[in-house]
Amino acid sequence: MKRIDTLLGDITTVRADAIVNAANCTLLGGGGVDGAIHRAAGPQLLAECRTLNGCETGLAKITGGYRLPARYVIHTPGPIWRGGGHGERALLASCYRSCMALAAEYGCRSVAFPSISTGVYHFPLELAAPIAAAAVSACLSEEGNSVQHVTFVCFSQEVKDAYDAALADVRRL
Ligand code: AR6
Repeated sequence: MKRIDTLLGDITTVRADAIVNAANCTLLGGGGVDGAIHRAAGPQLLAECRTLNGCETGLAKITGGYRLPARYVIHTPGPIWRGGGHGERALLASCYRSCMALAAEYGCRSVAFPSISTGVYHFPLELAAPIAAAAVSACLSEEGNSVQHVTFVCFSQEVKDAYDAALADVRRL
């Protein structure tokens, strides 16, 4: 049975086949969850990222997990919120879809996501959570997708409440 759930915690401690990094287009590290993932994975992660030549907003690239409990890290640069009229919603949905597609390509059964773009990139949480829930739910229901279990790893109770509400709405549809 495929499932989506939420967890209050630190994504660097999550034992999933792949964890997702809310990166920037350089893929060379930064603050927030990106900084935490690079610190926990160790310098080999940055070394592999240097070989990737960056990534466009809304797309994703995969690396090893190195010292993390996760086998892979899927790096996706989310959109910077610029008022909502610059394709931000479509780009955020594309991040989740791109990560799910890469996870499936690598045979992952479990994937953990942070709340992409809702930190330094200022995407409003109440808009981001329903986009994330809908995009992941649609990908999970595709036949032939190896992914069985998706977790939204929430760094605060406020974030968890938003994702729990968004998932409840998706399940009602
Ligand atoms: N585990 C889970 N979630 C976390 C963790 C963690 N260890 N640390 C922070 N969060 P942000 P963005 C949450 O700013 O908005 C970086 O510098 C955080 O509370 O990490 O996509 C990149 O290099 C928030 O809910 O990512 C980019 O330049 C969520 O993760 C830029 O920030 C996303 O916040 C990307 O900004």
